[in-house]
Amino acid sequence: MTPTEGSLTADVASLLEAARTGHRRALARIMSHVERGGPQARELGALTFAQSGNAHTVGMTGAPGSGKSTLNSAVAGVARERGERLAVLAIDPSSPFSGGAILGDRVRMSDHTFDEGVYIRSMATRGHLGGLTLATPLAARVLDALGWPWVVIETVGVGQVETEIVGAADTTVVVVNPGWGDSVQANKAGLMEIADIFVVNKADWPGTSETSRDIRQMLDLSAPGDWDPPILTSVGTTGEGAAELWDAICAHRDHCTASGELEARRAARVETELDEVLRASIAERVKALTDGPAAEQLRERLARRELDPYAAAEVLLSQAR
Ligand SMILES: Nc1nc2c(ncn2[C@@H]2O[C@H](COP(=O)(O)OP(=O)(O)OP(=O)(O)O)[C@@H](O)[C@H]2O)c(=O)[nH]1
Ligand SMILES: [Mg+2]
Repeated sequence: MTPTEGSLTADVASLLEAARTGHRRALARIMSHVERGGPQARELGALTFAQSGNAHTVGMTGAPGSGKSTLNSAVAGVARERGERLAVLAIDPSSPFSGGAILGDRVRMSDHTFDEGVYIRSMATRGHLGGLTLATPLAARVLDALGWPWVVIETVGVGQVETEIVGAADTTVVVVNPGWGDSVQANKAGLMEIADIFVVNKADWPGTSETSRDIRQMLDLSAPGDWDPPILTSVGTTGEGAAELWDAICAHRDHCTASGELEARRAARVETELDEVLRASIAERVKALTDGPAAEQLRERLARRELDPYAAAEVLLSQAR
């Protein structure tokens, strides 16, 4: 080990130690490292892996503005009343930067600002390979290893990646609004598949019971599992339904712990993560190959049609070996 590597480990270890004793600034620095995905993130991953596996992760997804953060804040309030501590990661795929600035309006959890039992962090990628797909499970694992028993991951359910991130949680909550049944939404089937719990939020709007009924019908069409996803209703702004949602989350946790489903999901999840890490590392190598001076020459030969793309790839690969 070189001296730099040694001090990197020591730096990261002391940050973890500080965060473990409740230093919020240390925790914030840790999360920034995770976001950046550099050597510190790698080190954090290595130092925390063995101590993780105790937290229950809850994914919460839904269309932009469906009320996820408002509802999350209400749920956090219920969890606190029941003596639980929880961390919330608001994953923001649209914004290149995170931290304090957008926290207020996107996370809507200012009620819990001074509560030691709640940690809220908005996360975005800085464009590194693997992005949120790699940063999110790592962030959840670090919080887990630091002793947070509940980690809630909020994402906007617009794209495949966000759905996958949330679908990889221990318990997945899909938040919809009245009228969702009639709306045309590209990944509706994907959401139906990942939901352990449905919540029709904005139940103060008309059409709530129709939407619940539509979801029930859609669920009835899918193959029955041993967990029947409940369809709840809520009003995030008043907190109505938040206690029932928390109860449903706890019930799902108990169910999948007892059935062995939890262990199976977690095993599948680290396998997927391994695939993602491999994909990202290989993509990095491809980038290194195509960025080099040898590649530049090959591109000129390709342009002159002296070499076909397969032959050019062969040349680059043989140099990499
Ligand atoms: N009428 C009504 N408004 C609600 C309810 N829940 C949330 N809202 C409002 O809906 C708006 C969006 O709420 P957010 O909690 O920010 O929604 P979000 O899903 O987290 O939004 P993004 O993170 O931007 O995707 C806010 O103005 C909330 O006050 C509800 O149950 N009823
Ligand atoms: Mg939000």
